[in-house]
Amino acid sequence: MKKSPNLIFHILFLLLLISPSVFSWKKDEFRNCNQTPFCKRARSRKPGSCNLIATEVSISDDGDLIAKLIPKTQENNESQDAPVEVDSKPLLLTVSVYQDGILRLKIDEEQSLNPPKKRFEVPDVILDEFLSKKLYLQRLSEEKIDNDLGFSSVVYLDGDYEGVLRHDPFEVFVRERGNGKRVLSINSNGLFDFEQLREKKEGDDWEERFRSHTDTRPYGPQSISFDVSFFGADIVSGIPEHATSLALKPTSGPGVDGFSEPYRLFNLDVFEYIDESPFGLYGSIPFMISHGKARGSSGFFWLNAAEMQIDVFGTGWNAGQDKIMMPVDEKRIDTLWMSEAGVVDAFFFVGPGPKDVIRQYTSVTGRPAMPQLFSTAYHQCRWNYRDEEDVFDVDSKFDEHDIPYDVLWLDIDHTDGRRYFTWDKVLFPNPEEMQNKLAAKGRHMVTIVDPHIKRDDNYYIHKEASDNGYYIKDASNRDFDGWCWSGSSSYTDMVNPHIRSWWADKFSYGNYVGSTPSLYVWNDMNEPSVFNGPELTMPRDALHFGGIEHRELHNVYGYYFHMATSNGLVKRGNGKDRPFVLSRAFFPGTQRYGAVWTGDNTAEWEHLRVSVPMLLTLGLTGISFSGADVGGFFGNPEPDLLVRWYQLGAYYPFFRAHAHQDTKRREPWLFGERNTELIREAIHTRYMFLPYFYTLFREANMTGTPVIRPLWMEFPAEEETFSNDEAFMVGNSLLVQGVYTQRAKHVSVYLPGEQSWYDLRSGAAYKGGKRHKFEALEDSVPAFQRAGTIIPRKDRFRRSSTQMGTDPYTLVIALNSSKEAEGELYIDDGKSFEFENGAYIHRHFKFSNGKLTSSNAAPSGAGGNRFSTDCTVERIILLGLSPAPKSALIEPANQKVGVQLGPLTIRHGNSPSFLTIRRPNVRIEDDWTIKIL
Ligand code: NBV
Repeated sequence: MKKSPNLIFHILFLLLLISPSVFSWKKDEFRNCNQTPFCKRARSRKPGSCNLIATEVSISDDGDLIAKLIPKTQENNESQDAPVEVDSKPLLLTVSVYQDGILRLKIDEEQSLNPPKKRFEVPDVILDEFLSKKLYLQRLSEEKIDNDLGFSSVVYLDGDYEGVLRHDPFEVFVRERGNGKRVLSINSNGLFDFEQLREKKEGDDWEERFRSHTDTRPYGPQSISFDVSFFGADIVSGIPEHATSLALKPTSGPGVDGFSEPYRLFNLDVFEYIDESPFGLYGSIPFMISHGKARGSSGFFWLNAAEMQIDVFGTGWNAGQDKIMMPVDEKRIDTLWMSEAGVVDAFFFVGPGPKDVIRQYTSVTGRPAMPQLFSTAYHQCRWNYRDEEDVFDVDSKFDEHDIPYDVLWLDIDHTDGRRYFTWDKVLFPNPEEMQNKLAAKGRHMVTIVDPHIKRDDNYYIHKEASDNGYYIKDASNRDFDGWCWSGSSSYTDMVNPHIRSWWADKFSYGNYVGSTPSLYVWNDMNEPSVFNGPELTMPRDALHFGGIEHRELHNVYGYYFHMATSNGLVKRGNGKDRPFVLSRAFFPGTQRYGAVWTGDNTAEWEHLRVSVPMLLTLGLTGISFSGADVGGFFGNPEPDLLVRWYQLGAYYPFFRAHAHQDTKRREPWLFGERNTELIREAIHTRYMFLPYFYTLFREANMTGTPVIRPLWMEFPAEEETFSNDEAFMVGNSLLVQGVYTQRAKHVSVYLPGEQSWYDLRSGAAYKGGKRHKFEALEDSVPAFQRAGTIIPRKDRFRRSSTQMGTDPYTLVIALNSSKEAEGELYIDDGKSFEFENGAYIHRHFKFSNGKLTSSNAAPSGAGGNRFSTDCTVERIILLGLSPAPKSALIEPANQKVGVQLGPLTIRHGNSPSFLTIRRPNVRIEDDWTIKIL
């Protein structure tokens, strides 16, 4: 019998799956820069090789600064009617100015010159609200800078900055008004290059081959590259996703001991990624933030969804080049940005502080969504919880061991043959009943929904998608057919809004049979992952809605899939409840749709370590709600590593344990009593801090400032913090240091700033501005509360966060040297969108002159709705107050309460470092003061 090619592939694939080496990073499966022609070409260009100049500069009717970019020689020859050569048609440049000091630069081909095709511009990322903040330029001022023969055009930006378009040579930069100091610039090194689309001539070979794959490249070369300089910068960060340090290492230049490959931005499914590499992982955000002691921070964002490669140059990379146009003595970091397709649509952010830059960036791409409270608690996941019995067993063991958890996750094998939206009838015969049982304890479930759709005519999703022509097409315009978990599969074209809306409807309770209101969703494999595709993804010449090639939008595909799913969850509840969708792929704007995680990490100490810079980087680039698989996805962690991971993971914004199907079971109670105790303690810590985390999620939602932050975001002038990515801040009040080695005896912790820090466990105070050596305690990672802050907590432990709703609060006041402190608390119903109409409580706490005051921090008239709670404050802990007072007076009630020594929490021993005001019992939502007597 003759076997069909599909069957042969299936058999080969299964064989591959069971071979032990399948899950190791296969470098050769992926292209490097040398194998990527546009990257190789761009990297070989010499500084100063751009010969474009800006001409016909004017203000357009839309209030933008516009100009044409033409090669210098062409302008010289113009009078002789020189023929227009390939790549020498004028390009159209547009500079627009927005509120908050934001400058936008667009460069594209002139549509009036009829290029073979309109290049792709990414829709659905920039907020309309941002566009409405455009400032219409009125007039143009011109000046001569440096020793230029020609002019530069200057536009005013908010906040004492100016945007400058230098005509000859062409350069755009932002500078400080008055002193003229540059902040950020493009093409100062003359590396700008724009490959214009052209008609194919005979003899042109545009195909590109990689391994067994051929990319037909019907439109030929169309890449763009340019240099960007960050002035006054000591470090640059951002451009996730890479498993590497927070301060990006140089990738090019003499004596660079960093990486020799550029940072790649190409959403890829990478089996067993390594912990130190510029290699591109699951998501891409082409946004870089710089920071320096001298000036502060600035940011650069290129909205482009094609493959991108970015070099960070080491000092002296351009030594000996005489064509560099900027003041040579200024400290700066130069970078090179290269993309396979698209247009230049770039944003310059002036800062000057790190939080300003993130506010500016998220004003363009959106602030992080406010999550439901339950999703900020602990999640228990595994590939796979086998069946309903397994689910109930795990669920009840959490209770038996007195460990709270909020969400139990089901991976691909809960479905009927990896047909998403279905259930395996034998393993999960009663999904609704199962969810309801968990919901009775305030718990939720998450099921996985991947983008590969099984090509099975009896599967309703496939039937509808193929009948309606909803799939991405291959280069020959047939439904693209690739291989993934469900075998032969196709992928819905989420770029089309109509298809997204169809997809969203699939989550209605009627359509998703077996789903209930306590069920939420996980989007995996949405890079998209295609096992038999080039580099395990969709071929670049595949076609989307409107004839867009996959190469042009590859990096935004996963974003659209996440968006459609998230919209589906909002729709199913008639717009009442906030969605929760975890996604593996991401793009700028993802923060509006849900959480992300760092994919398939490994149970190794170095993966624990790199999780911190990876999550900090995501936070810097707008994606605040992120986590790494606690315990490591691949491999079996030794108990020490697992415990340390829980202790650190308890402070990740998204806190989920997860493991590969081939790993040993590792629920928290499987490693002996002591380890169970330690893991319980770590999870309890997270539950205790939930009110603080939730307040931080709201801060992120309002301002973009991430939940976890690099130390330099809070201490921007302290150089010592710039390369520290082993410790991080949770909000502005907590500093957490991971323990990254086995059986560690000591941990060295740098405590920044002039104020002291209070050890969370002992309450002991340590000086700031110093590195300290601490004994590595078994029962927690080092964590400190910053003097001058007040943290709200809930110290009673329940089965899940949902059951803590009416529990009373504890306020921990850490006094600074002036015996003052401040903090905030945000509360809402934890679930609905009513907070957007003002239904929330926002308190501001201030301790000064021996008095704690609680006042309203919500803007007056915050909206028509009100949220109310009967919660009270059951305990106030004071750190750093001596001599110890005897009692406290509550006003306006005029009631006296006692003050005692210690303990800090139920589980901490009595320690003289703590003073506790017991049962003040004031209502959390009221105004009151408590005076120390
Ligand atoms: O769905 C199975 C896994 C999932 O558990 C994991 O979290 C994803 O990152 N998925 C990848 C596919 C298999 C990876 C080997």
